[in-house]
Amino acid sequence: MKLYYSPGACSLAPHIVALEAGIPLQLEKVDGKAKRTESGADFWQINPKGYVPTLELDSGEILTEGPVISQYLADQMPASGLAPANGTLPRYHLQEFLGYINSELHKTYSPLFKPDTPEATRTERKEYLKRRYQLLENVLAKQPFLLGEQFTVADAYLFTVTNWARHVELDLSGFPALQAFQKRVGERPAVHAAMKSEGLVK
Ligand SMILES: N[C@@H](CCC(=O)N[C@@H](CS)C(=O)NCC(=O)O)C(=O)O
Repeated sequence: MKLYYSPGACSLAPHIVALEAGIPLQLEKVDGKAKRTESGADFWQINPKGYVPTLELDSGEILTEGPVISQYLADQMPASGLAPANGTLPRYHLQEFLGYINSELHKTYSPLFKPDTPEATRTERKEYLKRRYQLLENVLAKQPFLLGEQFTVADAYLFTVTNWARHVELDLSGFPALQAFQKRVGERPAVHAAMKSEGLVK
């Protein structure tokens, strides 16, 4: 399998999941602006959506959308515990978190990365993020991971997007449980290895 990624982007989440699950993954870096992969391929031809993460299966079939890719990888190694079994209530709770992170956090960060976003929009988006983070802070004040004691794909995703806070100068000092979570997850060997291979840490 091959994961198309950009360093530190949302593709870090499935990258972490693959390493946590022990799934061998070929990596191909994508220049998000030029839409070219590091081997010179036209990325639009690989994924017409033009974004990472994109997973190419060994059959050549393409899978897109981070929450789906992460669940697909987790389901290859059910014993990893990275996703509860399909059809169970905990799996729906996992998808509840994935949907929340995808639509309420991830896509709220996106305009903050654009230099031409007006200051008023930046302020409003940061306030929105803080409101949405409060719910997760309350969860993480009671348990180490979003679903309880077990690290799952939702934690990989939350860790990935929350890492963006310092790049966009979002002050998360009012969220101590979330900050402890970031530290805890960042210290996991698979998480560190994924970040190192993307050149994010030494
Ligand atoms: N709906 C997609 C969005 C993916 C996405 O926003 N990817 C960003 C990086 S975090 C990207 O590749 N942006 C480049 C672009 O849209 O041109 C998902 O959840 O996987």
